[in-house]
Amino acid sequence: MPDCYIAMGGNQGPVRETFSLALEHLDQHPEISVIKTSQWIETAPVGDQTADPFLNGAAHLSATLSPESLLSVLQQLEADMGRIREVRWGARPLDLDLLLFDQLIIHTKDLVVPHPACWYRRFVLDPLAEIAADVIHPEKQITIQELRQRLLAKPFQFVLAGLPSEEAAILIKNLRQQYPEVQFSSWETQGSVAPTSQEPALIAWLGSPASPTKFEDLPLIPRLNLSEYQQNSERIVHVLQSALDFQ
Ligand code: A4P
Ligand code: MG
Repeated sequence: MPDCYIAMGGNQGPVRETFSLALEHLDQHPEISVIKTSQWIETAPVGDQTADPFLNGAAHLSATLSPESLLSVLQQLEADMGRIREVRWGARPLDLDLLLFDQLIIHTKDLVVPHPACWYRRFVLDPLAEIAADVIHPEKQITIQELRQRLLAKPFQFVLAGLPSEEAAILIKNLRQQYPEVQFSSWETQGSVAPTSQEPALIAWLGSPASPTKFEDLPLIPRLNLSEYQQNSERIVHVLQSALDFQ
């Protein structure tokens, strides 16, 4: 039976009870068994839409239904638990994301697996590493434990790629003010990273099809395509915030 991993999050109402109830429902489904759950951890909210701390966790499921059907079950459960889909990234009683479905790679309009943010978000990776340390991320081709470990190296190295150098310099200047503990650099200015230097934790590509640096030219593990957020430095901050320690 396929091994699936889901992320659980919530910051509204009695979240522990909501998590328990959701897992009970999942386990009662004829085509789903709950194999293992992580601990629930309290995390600071990423994004400005809500100030309340989150509870986050992960669960290992065994499922015989299709990935699309599993997503529908998760979405129905979110709705049953009273989620109001008004504000993206807003407060919610229950958020269920499908992280991994065996080693499948899916890119359709409604479903992307592995979940595109699962490999750099501490509030996802920390609980996931508890129950899936040795599971390989099918796109990055390293284990969940290794993905998490890469984010712990200090100083945290965040590289911007694909932007004209003046734009990169302005963005880096702003980011430095907000995150003095992070080491920022531009891929184009520093050239490719020397093999002996510490690897960047994340390379955020903010390019366009016309950029001299193509997304595919960047190293597979730390590259992240943020081209859709080009003009939105707030979303770039969210990405960075989610990759840093939340304690
Ligand atoms: N979708 C595509 N692939 C998937 C997948 N693998 N799993 C589509 C789940 N959904 C997937 O999701 C939007 C659409 O993504 C769906 O229609 C589905 O077809 P959504 O759950 O409706 O929207 P959302 O969750 O509000 O937005 P988004 O961008 O998914 O938010 P996130 O990424 O879930 O982040 N801070 C802390 N500390 N802890 C948190 O858990 N969560 C968020 C929300 C923000 N800040 C947080 C936390
Ligand atoms: Mg979601």
